[in-house]
Amino acid sequence: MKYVIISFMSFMFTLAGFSAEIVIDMLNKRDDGQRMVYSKDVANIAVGDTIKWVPKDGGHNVEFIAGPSGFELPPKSYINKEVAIKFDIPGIYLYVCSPHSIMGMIGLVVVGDDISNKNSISGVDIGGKGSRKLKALLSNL
Ligand SMILES: [Cu+2]
Repeated sequence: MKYVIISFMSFMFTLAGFSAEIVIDMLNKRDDGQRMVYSKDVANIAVGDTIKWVPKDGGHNVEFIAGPSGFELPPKSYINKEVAIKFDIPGIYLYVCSPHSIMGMIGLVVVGDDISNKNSISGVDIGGKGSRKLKALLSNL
């Protein structure tokens, strides 16, 4: 039994060593025809993973506006600059492109399959198309 526990623990440590980096592009137009959009609407990642946002087109950024309790909102990123954020707290995170949020340029990050803060995220008022898109994305979680 002791051996089983030890080998299980070393397996978990091995897993913990492989945190992934996910890339999301900031785009003027996506393959599906949507304009002013991130390449992924919802990113499902594991605790400890990092997401890197890359400005493929100009005029965009990443501004976090909500997350699980304990998450300190980072400063909004500079327009046209790459930004990377590591996620250590499970839950749903909401971010927008500052100039295009009302045009629907928003995204969700779901860390560790935890959607327990869904209600608090749904209470965020982005405005315009951003609000409608948030409602649609949350209804699919
Ligand atoms: Cu934008």
